[in-house]
Amino acid sequence: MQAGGAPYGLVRNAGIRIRNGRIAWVGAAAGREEQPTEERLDLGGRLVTPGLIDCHTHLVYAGNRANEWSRRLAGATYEEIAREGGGIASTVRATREAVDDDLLDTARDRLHALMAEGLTTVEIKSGYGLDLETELRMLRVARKLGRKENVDVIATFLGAHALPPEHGDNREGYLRLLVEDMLPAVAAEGLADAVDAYCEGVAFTTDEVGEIFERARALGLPVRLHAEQFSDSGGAAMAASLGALSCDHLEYLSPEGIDAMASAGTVAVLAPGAYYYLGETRKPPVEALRAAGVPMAVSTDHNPGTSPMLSLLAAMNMACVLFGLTPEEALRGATVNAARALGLNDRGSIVRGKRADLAVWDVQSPDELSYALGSNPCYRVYKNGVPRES
Ligand code: DI6
Ligand code: FE
Repeated sequence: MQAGGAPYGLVRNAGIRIRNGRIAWVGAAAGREEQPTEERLDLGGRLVTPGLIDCHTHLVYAGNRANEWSRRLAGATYEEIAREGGGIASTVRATREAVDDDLLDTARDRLHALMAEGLTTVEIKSGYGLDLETELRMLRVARKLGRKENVDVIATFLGAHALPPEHGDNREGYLRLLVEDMLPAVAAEGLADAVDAYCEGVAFTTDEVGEIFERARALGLPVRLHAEQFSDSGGAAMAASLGALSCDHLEYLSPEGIDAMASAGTVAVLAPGAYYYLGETRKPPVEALRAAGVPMAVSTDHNPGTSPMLSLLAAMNMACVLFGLTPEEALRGATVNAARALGLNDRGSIVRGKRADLAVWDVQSPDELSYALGSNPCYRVYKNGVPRES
């Protein structure tokens, strides 16, 4: 996927030279002789894309919420369940009780499912601890996964995911804890690459998130936001004004929000899995985002409540079928634009100098990647230029 005239920037009969884990050259292979010191690998005419990047997941947590899934199918709404103490709070209870090894093992299994589809970078959020100790534990588990598995893990602090039950209605008390204790502790231990918040009626207001984000920025951490999923709270424009890397969901994004994101260069991260599982009908304004030049990324938003899916290829399919992305936009959304949503400019495209994170596919055309729901045509993965054991 190089910049160029052909759809996807596709180069036929291409070759890629890898040196020291980076792409040293890419182009038409014809007539290109390898140096005597080089090893040549024939991929049999298969498609090579950048390794996939899931830029929004909540992979670390305990338990599951299948009981709520049944209730929702019987008519209960997500907000109702949350207000009764279910929803995020029920995963928080399970996560606080779990030991680190269990959190690591279950997250690793989920990660392996994503990795089987050519994933080379994944973002993982905290947010099911909501007290200092459990939030730090979640982030340490995410960091440990990154050290143990052959995939890059980007960790995001999501302490502002919900008001924890022990704070009752004391919103101000939890805000103070977040801003004065949790954020500085997370920053001091270097446990997060960014800070996220859930800006929604069931979670935090735009003003509350604004205060958290100001503090995050002062600590040198970039911000991103769950915004405008169930209502237009103006969160996206606020986050964009603080240079947010991304705003995610965006079903209720306003024209002002789109303008603010376009001016700030903020990425729109779509989460079609959550839209699908919740049976939503209001779609994110894809056409307006496209017209404004806002880059769109596609994520699984894997979480136990609203998007328990573990397939980025399926999320790409849903982004096409449900939101109207083209298959090319879906692939860009799971590669180059996902990298941008994470503030990473060293990956996501097959360009000289970028990291040699590559996925090799048994398909004839890149359109097939988001086409056959449930199939996994991934043939091989290269992480930093080295084939990854599957
Ligand atoms: N992402 C989130 O973090 C929330 N919704 C979403 O799409 C809450 C997830 C949950 O219910 O656990
Ligand atoms: Fe999420």
